[in-house]
Amino acid sequence: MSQTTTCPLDCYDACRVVIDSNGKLKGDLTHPTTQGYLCPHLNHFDEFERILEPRLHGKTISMNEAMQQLYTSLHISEPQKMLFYRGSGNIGLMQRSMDHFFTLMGATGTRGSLCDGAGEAGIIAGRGVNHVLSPQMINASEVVIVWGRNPHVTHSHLLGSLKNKTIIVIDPLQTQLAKTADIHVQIKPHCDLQLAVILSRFLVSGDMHDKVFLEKYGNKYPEFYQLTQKLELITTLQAIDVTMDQIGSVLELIRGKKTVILVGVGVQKYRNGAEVLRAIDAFGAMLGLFGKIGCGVGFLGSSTQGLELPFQKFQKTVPKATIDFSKFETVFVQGGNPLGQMPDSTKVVKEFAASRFKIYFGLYENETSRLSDLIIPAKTFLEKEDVRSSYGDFSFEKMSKLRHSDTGISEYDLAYGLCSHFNLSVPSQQECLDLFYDQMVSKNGVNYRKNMPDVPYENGFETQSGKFEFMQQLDLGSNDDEGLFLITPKSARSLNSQFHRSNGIYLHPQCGFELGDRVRVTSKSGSIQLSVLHDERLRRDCAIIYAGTPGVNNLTPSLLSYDGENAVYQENRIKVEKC
Ligand SMILES: Nc1nc2c(c(=O)[nH]1)N[C@H]1C(S)=C(S)[C@@H](COP(=O)(O)OP(=O)(O)OC[C@H]3O[C@@H](n4cnc5c(=O)[nH]c(N)nc54)[C@H](O)[C@@H]3O)O[C@H]1N2
Ligand SMILES: Nc1nc2c(c(=O)[nH]1)N[C@H]1C(S)=C(S)[C@@H](COP(=O)(O)OP(=O)(O)OC[C@H]3O[C@@H](n4cnc5c(=O)[nH]c(N)nc54)[C@H](O)[C@@H]3O)O[C@H]1N2
Ligand code: SF4
Ligand SMILES: [Mo]
Repeated sequence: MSQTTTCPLDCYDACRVVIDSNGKLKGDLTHPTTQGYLCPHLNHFDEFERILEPRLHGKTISMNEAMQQLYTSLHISEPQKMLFYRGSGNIGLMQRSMDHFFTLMGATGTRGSLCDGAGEAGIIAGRGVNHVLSPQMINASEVVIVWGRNPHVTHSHLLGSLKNKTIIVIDPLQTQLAKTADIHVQIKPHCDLQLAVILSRFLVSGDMHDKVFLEKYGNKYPEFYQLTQKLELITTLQAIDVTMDQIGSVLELIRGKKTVILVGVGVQKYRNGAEVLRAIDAFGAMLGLFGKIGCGVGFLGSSTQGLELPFQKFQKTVPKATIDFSKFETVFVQGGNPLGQMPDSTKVVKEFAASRFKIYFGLYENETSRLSDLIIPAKTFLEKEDVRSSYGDFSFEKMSKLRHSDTGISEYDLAYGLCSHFNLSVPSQQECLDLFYDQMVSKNGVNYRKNMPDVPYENGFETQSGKFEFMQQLDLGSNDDEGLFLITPKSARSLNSQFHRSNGIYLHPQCGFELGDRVRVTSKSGSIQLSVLHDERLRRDCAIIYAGTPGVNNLTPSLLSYDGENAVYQENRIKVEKC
């Protein structure tokens, strides 16, 4: 067996994992990103209680009986009444072998995203294709703007690349990085588009825009500059809670410097989320940050971009964030917890319950397993062969089997069993892996996807014009509701709803609520009772309920972003009252 594997979790970092002589998971010392340490999720991975045996309606059954049940339920269901829902509990590519089976069955899959689809749509509108920034590009920069991303929590292996650089943080929360940053713009939530537009306007008046780049690659940039003047300066700055001094300081810090902007999902959890990314990109383009070493705007990338996959892709899909499960007789959930993580949980739970037969295929118990008819335990990433392509950079690594276990079944083995039973063709596991291995290229001990650019956009953009397409209208989104802003970021102790889930609502200590107060939190979409915790890093007009907190998505709406078909977890304001 191989000695190393790769972390399967939905995280920017894609750490390389080794098992020491005591059987403990450790970070690979020789891997340039991992640098010998893992995060708490993997350090404690073996301590989390997993599902050991299959169950039907609460009764333990054998894996063989579970397979028979699965065959029967799929035989009696019409293909158009079958839904396959794949979450991101393990982002290995072999997870998609189950997409292959369900596609051949004629079932419906999902499209859009709970995560980064809005931002990605905005980036594609401007650049044609969404390339990430490699650690090498970040290392070569002088200034890093961290915009709606929380690296200490979600991307800890990035921190090494930020050492000795000028750091600017734009975040409504005083994140750990913000505490030591050269400047922290503690902006009001959902105001990033305005900030990006105002910054762009001052680039021109301060003669900081890159005229050479814009002449060559900026489609309609004079029109964009005119657009920036449509925002009334004083009232806008007041509304977004940013001062003229802060604007001046940000611009002084980046003047003439190699600058990288790292954008996280925080800025785009809104209906106009695509436009927010487009505006931040426009600011980057005005500075001429594309196609140069040590410069750029990086978001989450698509991990399958440029890859040939051995699996069929769904012909029929519904948007993931707003699925109505009751429209399907058979629902198969793999590697996800839609009842906790999709927006508008009250609606989702009701509709899921109304479906005739629900199958949950996962590692841990959660809201979704509790309401499912048939439970099938999965194997952990240590017990199966896979590959992982990263969304944080272009790395593409083997996830080799390091342990044998009699518990659970792998995605490939389940897909293979199903395809065999229904007489459908499926490539062998080795053929799938070989196809992936053929698309790896090794550099300094790390495998990468082939044909990915070292310096993205060096030769222009993949838009129709070959140029960067500036936005031509301002959609500021709606921001006029009363109540507190709900911020629902990632927590350090959980990975979405896996591991130690957070509980409670975090408010500023001077918000009028005592520590431990029981409160009812209400939004347009629903309500939830929680205990109050204090966090002085918050603005007073904001509350935090971490992603993965049970019940948080009672408060979030069943709506899609205008572009990208993404969930919009921060669109609703909330009211907090003592119970
Ligand atoms: N520990 C841990 N790590 C994780 C995850 C996890 O659950 N736990 N999840 C993984 C996944 S699935 C993803 S997608 C990534 C996401 O990782 P990140 O991109 O870091 O996402 P978030 O934590 O959701 O939000 C980041 C920051 O955005 C800020 N923010 C919120 N609203 C706004 C706004 O309107 N404007 C601005 N400027 N900032 C705002 C928040 O305060 C927060 O500090 O993390 C991955 N890594
Ligand atoms: N309020 C709010 N809600 C959010 C977010 C937010 O920021 N705020 N963030 C959203 C984002 S960015 C994301 S990506 C989604 C994530 O939401 P989901 O994709 O639902 O992810 P998890 O909640 O982590 O559930 C993953 C499940 O996968 C299972 N699993 C783990 N490994 C394996 C495996 O190898 N095989 C199988 N078959 N199963 C496995 C585990 O049982 C685990 O319970 O949540 C979204 N929901
Ligand atoms: S930091 Fe991310 S990639 Fe590394 S071990 Fe933790 S979850 Fe896995
Ligand atoms: Mo995500």
